Amino acid sequence: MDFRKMHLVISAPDKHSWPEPSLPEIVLAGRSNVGKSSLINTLAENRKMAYVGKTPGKTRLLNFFEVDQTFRLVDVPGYGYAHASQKLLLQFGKMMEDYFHDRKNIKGVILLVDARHRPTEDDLTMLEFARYFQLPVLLVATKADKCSRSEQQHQLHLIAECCEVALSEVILFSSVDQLGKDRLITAIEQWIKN
Ligand SMILES: Nc1nc2c(ncn2[C@@H]2O[C@H](COP(=O)(O)OP(=O)(O)OP(=O)(O)O)[C@@H](O)[C@H]2O)c(=O)[nH]1
Ligand SMILES: [Mg+2]
Repeated sequence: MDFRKMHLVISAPDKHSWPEPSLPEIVLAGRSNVGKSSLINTLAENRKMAYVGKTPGKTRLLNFFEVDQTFRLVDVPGYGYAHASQKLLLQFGKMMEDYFHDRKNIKGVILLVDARHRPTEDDLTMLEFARYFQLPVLLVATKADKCSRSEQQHQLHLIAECCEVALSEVILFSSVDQLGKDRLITAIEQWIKN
């Protein structure tokens, strides 16, 4: 699979504009600003594929990216955005619930957490959410370039423990130095095959 053969199908404001569920989909979830859009750009080798913002809360819609005519990566708005209004939070919850509930073509959830920190309550809620829908989850610890080698190892164990997953289910990742990119691609390909 060639991840560089990626294009944005649609930024969908509501369920009526979701593409046909004709291809498997993999969801990228995680706190606002954790690096979801950057991860897409890293995989696509194109810094302009997904919009990366300096301020959190940039991605507002469900963005469907088709990869090599084989599957879609779905970039969703980040949660835990401190300045989001109550109304926005409710809209977000509803949109995500609709999406997870209705889409039978979801193959898995890539949950991004910040490599520097212990997973937040919001992260654990998102994890519960994915498990409730019986979806496989892969944890990706982003911004690992901001940690030393020993901190990376420490955080890897902490994240696996907090999320109650095997060490092999956590990938240290960096959009800056491409750490974890190959492992992530292999994991995605495995999901798509099964
Ligand atoms: N050092 C470092 N910075 C990163 C990394 N990934 C993302 N960033 C930075 O973190 C900020 C947020 O990145 P985004 O990719 O926009 O995050 P997002 O999760 O899509 O955010 P929302 O769309 O708001 O939910 C940007 O300033 C990125 O440059 C990484 O691996 N390392
Ligand atoms: Mg984004």
